[in-house]
Amino acid sequence: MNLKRLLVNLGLLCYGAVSLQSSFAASDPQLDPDNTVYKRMVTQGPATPFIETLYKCPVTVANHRLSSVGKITATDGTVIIVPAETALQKGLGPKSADLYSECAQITPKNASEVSAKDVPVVVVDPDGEVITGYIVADNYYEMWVNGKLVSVDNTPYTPFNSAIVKFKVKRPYTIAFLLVDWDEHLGLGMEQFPVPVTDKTSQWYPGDGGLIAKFSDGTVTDSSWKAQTFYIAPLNDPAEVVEKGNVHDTPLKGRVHPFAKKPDCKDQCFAIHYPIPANWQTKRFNDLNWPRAWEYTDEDIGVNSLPAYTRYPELFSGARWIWTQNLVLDNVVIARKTVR
Ligand SMILES: [Ca+2]
Ligand SMILES: [Ca+2]
Ligand SMILES: [Ca+2]
Repeated sequence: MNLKRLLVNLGLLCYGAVSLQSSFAASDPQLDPDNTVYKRMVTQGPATPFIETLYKCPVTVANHRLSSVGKITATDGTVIIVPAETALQKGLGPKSADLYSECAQITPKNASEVSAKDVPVVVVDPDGEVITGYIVADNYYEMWVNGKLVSVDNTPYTPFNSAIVKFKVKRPYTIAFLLVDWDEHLGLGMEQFPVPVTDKTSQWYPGDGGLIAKFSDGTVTDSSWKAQTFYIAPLNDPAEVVEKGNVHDTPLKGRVHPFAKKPDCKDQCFAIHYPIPANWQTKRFNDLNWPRAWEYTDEDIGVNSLPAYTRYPELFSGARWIWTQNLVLDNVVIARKTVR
């Protein structure tokens, strides 16, 4: 290959990397090639909303909250989309089929009323086996198999919903979830409860996340998965995030409610972001150095207000709730598992 051709190819490679990194416009993410070290980006204060909501519930329900999207500029000049740039926002992929959705008025009383027969099969490998899965995510998920988008959560924030997915694939295959704990105080990682409240802390409330999924081939979410965090907030001080190799930890903050300390910084809070690596959805992406997922209990998650999950214990038996090391402060998480 002559020098000119080499330079052209390098240019194309760089162009490809930048376009895949579109959620970090004008950034130089400086990703380590083995995904060991990410450059942290710091923001302070609220983001500027540019989408009022990604979803509107067509019927009146108790807990419908707007899924807004905003932009914020980090101290290094990087423009970051919060809470995340999603497949839902881009209009990609098949929307999730409902296991439980108040907005779609699909609310089976128990597992015996659930049927997956009309759920379309997404073909990853034409000669693969058809796998059925059940998914609950607090609040948004998009699920990729071998780099193919197989299901996009149709309800990004609330009310809490759950989904059925069907895909056809051959082993070994890799599942990759992008997960978002949504909120109203964009850029600050805090919720604002819509109901009139006397307790002022509920106007600045750090919400929490969680994912549980079970598949018909025996695959379940548990600590054998990898999970990495890309957006940590709210923080009183960026120094509260401590990087140990590839672990982005918040060791002094408390990992679940009610132990998570509520910051008093309100609209002055900080957030730490890390660039989403290119090709995180694919089979060949190297997650060897990513931390293992942490498992959480029903009590940690607070499932009492989650009929989308509690009505169907049979569909989730053996699966564990997973997230990264902080269920409250880690707001954008990628979880991956290679099924062999
Ligand atoms: Ca959802
Ligand atoms: Ca949440
Ligand atoms: Ca949170």
